[in-house]
Amino acid sequence: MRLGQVKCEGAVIAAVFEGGMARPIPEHNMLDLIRRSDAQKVPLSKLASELASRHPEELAPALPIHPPEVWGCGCTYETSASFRDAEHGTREGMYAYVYRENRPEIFFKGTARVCAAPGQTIGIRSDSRFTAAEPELAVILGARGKVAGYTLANDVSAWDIERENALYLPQSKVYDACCALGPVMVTADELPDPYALEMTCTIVRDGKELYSGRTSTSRLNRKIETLIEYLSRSNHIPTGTVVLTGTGIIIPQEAALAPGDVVTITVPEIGELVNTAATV
Ligand code: DO4
Ligand code: MG
Repeated sequence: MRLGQVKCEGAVIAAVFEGGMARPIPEHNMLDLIRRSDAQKVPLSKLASELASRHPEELAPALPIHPPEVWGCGCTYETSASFRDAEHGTREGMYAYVYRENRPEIFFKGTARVCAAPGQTIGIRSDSRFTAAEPELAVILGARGKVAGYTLANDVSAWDIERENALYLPQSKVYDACCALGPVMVTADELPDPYALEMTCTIVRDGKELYSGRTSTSRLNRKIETLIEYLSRSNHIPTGTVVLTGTGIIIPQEAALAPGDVVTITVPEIGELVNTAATV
């Protein structure tokens, strides 16, 4: 089932998306819905279909959830690790290390405050000259780290700031509108194999395609359960936490984001996440 949120009479509420229409779920946002499904031990899709209005409406997807926390995983694809080491002038360096070792790279990406909904602006830091889109599969967690569903993410990052010094990673990763999510959350029961998803990304500038790239989640070098297990060690993450699983698409310097660029990330099973870049 495709779930998410819509803006309805000034409030953001959960909705079921079917055939291009939305069936709002009154008095619940996505976080409420996931919490209720966990508390009542009712599958999320069953609960959503029981509570959703019988009258579909033409409402666009808003942010699929307002996550209390967003965490990012890094160097989970070989392309990401080798590119980052090469930027530091080393063939095998700290990025290859975390790609290879048991403990994954996991960093705090922010809260709902820094999230951008489908169609909203994604941010370019005013002090960055090379901000890149990072197209990623994202996981939305229920209670006790259980996967509630999947969505798409853009882990927008200031690569020049990360490149200058590894200790600048939080500044390259966390700032206004640094994390786009959407368009919807596909429930876990409807996506039994998250390792077989074809993902594409395009960047369009002034109406012309500037960049086009693709990957497959079959190249993800970690199990999602392993990422969640490490994230949850001595760290009681709240229900509704979103985990970005890392990028396998590396944008070249020529496609560094500029104001007005339109970034589209697509996975047919989930949908299309479209955002326009702006300086923040
Ligand atoms: O250490 C850098 C961050 C890596 C990352 O965000 C990714 O691989 O997606
Ligand atoms: Mg990333």
